[in-house]
Amino acid sequence: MSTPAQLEALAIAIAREAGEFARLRRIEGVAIAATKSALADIVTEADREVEALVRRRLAEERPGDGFLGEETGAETGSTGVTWVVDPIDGTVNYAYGIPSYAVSIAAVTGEPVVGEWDALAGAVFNPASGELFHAASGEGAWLDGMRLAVNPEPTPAGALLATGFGYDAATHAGDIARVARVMPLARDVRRIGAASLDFAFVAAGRLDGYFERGLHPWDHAAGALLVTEAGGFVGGYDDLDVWGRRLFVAAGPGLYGPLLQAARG
Ligand code: LIP
Repeated sequence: MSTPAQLEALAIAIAREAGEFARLRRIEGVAIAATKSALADIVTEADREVEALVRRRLAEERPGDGFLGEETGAETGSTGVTWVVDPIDGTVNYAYGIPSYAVSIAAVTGEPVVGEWDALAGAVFNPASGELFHAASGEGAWLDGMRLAVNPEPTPAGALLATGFGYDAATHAGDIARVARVMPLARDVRRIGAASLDFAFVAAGRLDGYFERGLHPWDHAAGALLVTEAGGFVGGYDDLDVWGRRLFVAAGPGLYGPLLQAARG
C-alpha cells in the first residue's frame, strides 16, 4: 500500500499536468458540450478532456485503483484506493473567463462516500493563478512549500466567509435564508464559485469559514482534507435537506461551532 505522501506526489503531478491542459484549452476558446441537472449546470469540452487525461494518467500509474469523477462516474478498484476527481471545479467561472477554477484530485480509502471514506491525499490546482494546494493525511497542508494553518478564530470585526448556490433555482430561497442566518457572524461573504478553492482558502487563512449545501464528492474530497490538515474542521454533511442535499461547513476551531449552528436547517 502506498503512503499518503506517495499518493500526494502523484495527485500533485497529475493536477499540474491536467491544469496546464485546461488553461491552454481556455486560451483556445471554450465549447459548451452540454447541460446537466439544469440549464445553468454546464459541462464544457475541456471538462471532459481533462477528466479523460486524469483518468488515463491514474490508470497508467496505478492500475487497479478505483475512480469517481464528475463527468464519467464511478469505477470500483481492487487496491482499496479510490481517486475522487473534479476535472474543472468552477466550470461556470472557467466558461466566463473568471480565473477562479481548479483541478481537484483526492485519494481515499473506504466507500467513496463522505463520512465513510478516509482521505489520504489531495491536490487542488488553479492553473490561472499557478497556486497548487496539497495535503497528505498526517503530513499537513501546503502551498508553495509553506505550511498552511486556518485562522483559529475571526477578528472582532467578524468572520470573512464564503458560500455557494446550487444550479437548481428551487433551492435558492433556502440558500439565501441560510446566508441571512449566518450574516450576524460575518464581516462579509464571498462567492468564489469553486468549492475546492473555498476550502483551500479556509486552509490558507484567507477565509475564516465556508458553508454550502449540495456539494458532490468531487467538489469537497481534496478541499476538506486541506482544511483538516491545516487544523480546521469540516462537517454538517449528516444534515440533508428535502432535496437530499448535504450541508458542508468548514472553519477554524473558534468559528466552526457557531457557523455550523447558524448554517443548519
Ligand atoms: C461548483 C462548485 C460550487 C458550487 C457550484 C458547482 P462545478 O462545482 O464548486 O461550489 O456552488 O454550484 O457545484 O459544477 O463547477 O464542478
